Amino acid sequence: MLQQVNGHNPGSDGQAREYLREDLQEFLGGEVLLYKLDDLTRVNPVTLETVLRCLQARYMADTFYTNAGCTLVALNPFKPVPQLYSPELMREYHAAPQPQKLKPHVFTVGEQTYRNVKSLIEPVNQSIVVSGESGAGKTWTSRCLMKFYAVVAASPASWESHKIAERIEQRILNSNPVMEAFGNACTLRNNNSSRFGKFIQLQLNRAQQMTGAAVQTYLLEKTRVACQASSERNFHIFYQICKGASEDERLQWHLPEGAAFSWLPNPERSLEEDCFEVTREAMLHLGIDTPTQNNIFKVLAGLLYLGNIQFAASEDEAQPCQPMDDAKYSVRTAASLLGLPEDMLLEMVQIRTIRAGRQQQVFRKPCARAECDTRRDCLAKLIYARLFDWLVSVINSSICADTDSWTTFIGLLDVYGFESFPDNSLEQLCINYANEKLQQHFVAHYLRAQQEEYAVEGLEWSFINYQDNQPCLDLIEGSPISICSLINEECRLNRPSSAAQLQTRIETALAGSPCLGHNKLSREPSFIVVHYAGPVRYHTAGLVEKNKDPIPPELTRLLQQSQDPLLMGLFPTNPKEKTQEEPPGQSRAPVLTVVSKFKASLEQLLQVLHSTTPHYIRCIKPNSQGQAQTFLQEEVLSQLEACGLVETIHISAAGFPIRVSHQNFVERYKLLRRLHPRTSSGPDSPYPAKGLPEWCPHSEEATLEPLIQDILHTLPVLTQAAAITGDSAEAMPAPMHCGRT
Ligand code: AOV
Ligand code: MG
Repeated sequence: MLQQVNGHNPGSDGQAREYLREDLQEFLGGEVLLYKLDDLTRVNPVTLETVLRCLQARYMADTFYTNAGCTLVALNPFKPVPQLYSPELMREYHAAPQPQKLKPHVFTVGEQTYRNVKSLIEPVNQSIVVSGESGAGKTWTSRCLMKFYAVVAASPASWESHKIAERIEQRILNSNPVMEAFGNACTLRNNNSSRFGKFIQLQLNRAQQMTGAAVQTYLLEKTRVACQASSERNFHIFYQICKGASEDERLQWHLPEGAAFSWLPNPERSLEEDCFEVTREAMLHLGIDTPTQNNIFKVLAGLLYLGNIQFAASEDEAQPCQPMDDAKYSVRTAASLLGLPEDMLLEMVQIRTIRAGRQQQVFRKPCARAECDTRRDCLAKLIYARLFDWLVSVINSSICADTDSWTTFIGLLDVYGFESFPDNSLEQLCINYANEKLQQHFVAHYLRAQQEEYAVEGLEWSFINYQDNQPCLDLIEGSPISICSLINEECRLNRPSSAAQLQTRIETALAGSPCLGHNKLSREPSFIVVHYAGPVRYHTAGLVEKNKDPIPPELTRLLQQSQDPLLMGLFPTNPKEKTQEEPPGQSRAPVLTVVSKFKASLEQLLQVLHSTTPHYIRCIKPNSQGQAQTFLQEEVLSQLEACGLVETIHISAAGFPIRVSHQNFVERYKLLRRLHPRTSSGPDSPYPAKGLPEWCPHSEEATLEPLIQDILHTLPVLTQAAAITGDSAEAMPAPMHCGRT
């Protein structure tokens, strides 16, 4: 029976023994309590229940990290645990001869990854994929890893340096508060939820020092600027400027204390706004000077005023809708803060221009009230998205090292976690699609590839079943027909299509998919996708429009007229690149939809991940209320099930945890060949001849023993470096399995 447990209850000795592997029971006697089990491969039997109990016992004993074979499980403490992240502890893990022998920690993963890069045999780029549902602790974990590398991969002098803020490591760390201020927001799931995906490449030189970093971001949820779900909030930076501005700045930005903005809901919910000084300081260190910062904040204040412009419906269709009386001040202020002529701003929002006929004559059509709102929102989203991209490029130019000053990298991936809200739209579809892709990467690496390899090598192995999420990905992105292709098709045909019609099209065309859920109780048009992490209902209303993400060309032209220095830079009059803002019909290039662009960027990301040795950290949220010392079994269970943790443990426990490519093995141990020339591999040999390399030493146990000891001591370094990758078949012409540990 599953139950909620509050308070300290690490389990009794008896309970602990019950779940220990028999040999360990004997070995460890009654000393060991369940919460002391550092590796989930040691529970017996490995079932959801035993794994859950072990994690629960550890959580209640304030032990938040547990190994699960090849992955690390990180439970969110939901309370400060400063002693767990001190620089002293970082150095301890860094200096340990075998960090994996210390308590499981995110630093163990960090250090092993770092040593893999360092391996002289095969310096290879590494990546750490941090996954988990929204609020599970991904951003925290990747921040923690960045801090770890800032300490262990810094040049030794910097540890004592007084000018630490000027150092590259510190600049890299400074990118966090800036990107989180502009890209994170308070949602129903997480008060500091990342609304964009991030892959940061920490660049290392030959001496393994961090010389720079490059950030790649994925699909910012820009709709949030103009539209926030109930009980959610806008991006933190808006609250920060409203709360943190000085008297003088309030005057400049027209932000009197207590001013109400419709795009700033729930100002009381989070404390993120207290970080304004931190954001400013970090921006300064990244090279964004105070005047430029002030310019950015002025533009953001302009967006808030834009949000306060409400239109009254026009009785005469031929006449434009006018702003309501109390919105006139907002029009004037928004225009002044954005450096735009007031009448032009209003006109571009109220009136649509249409080009038609052979001569491309221009017609002007007043927009209905709803369309005015859409165009106003579009303007804000356009400015915010450009500003965010610009910030990322400034950060990159501040932290990125010259190509010849680094040789390898460690990539940290922190994307938005799996989400399911009462109302899910294109944003959640993209977020959950990204999570499906990452889950597939994990499945392909650890659950499928490893077992398939055992089969190819003819090893005795009973296949462990796992949940393959390929059918779900086929449903979302497959060809020729999938949810993405159907939504794209609607955009391409550009025909009037209702939300109900889209639902019918999806449900009819994809009826055969096992991952399309039964949609019985739907009041609004929607469809259900059964994701690896659970079913999610997506509403079809607005999906096609969001996917098109149309930007009326006159809005871009309007912004090109701005006298504001920042907007002049963001919207140059002669843009080099052709952009989506071109009116349809004037450009021959196919208009890229949001999902097609997102799909392409995910594929690029996966290519990068495939070219590295991956490491996985699974963040788990012990409860959805964000409470410390509260472990809700049902909630954790569904997360364990979703990520296939039990299967991972089974495969890690039963499989060969150490795999070294033949080539690397030969490189490492070729010296021994001279010491122990092979004499025979006859029937008495303890090792089968099959698979033994040519130079393998003879079979006398006494001779083998030191070799095996040497191998076992050296292997931890080799293990991850040689972890099997997609191309391992070629890398292992004569497979070696050096033994089970
Ligand atoms: P996420 O990145 O996984 O969600 P976060 O990393 O933002 O989740 O974590 C959510 C909150 O949990 C943080 O703001 C902290 O308050 C707390 N937390 C997480 N890990 C720790 C830790 N190790 N120690 C103390 N507190 C922690 V999302 O970005 O929503 O998918 O999009
Ligand atoms: Mg996050």
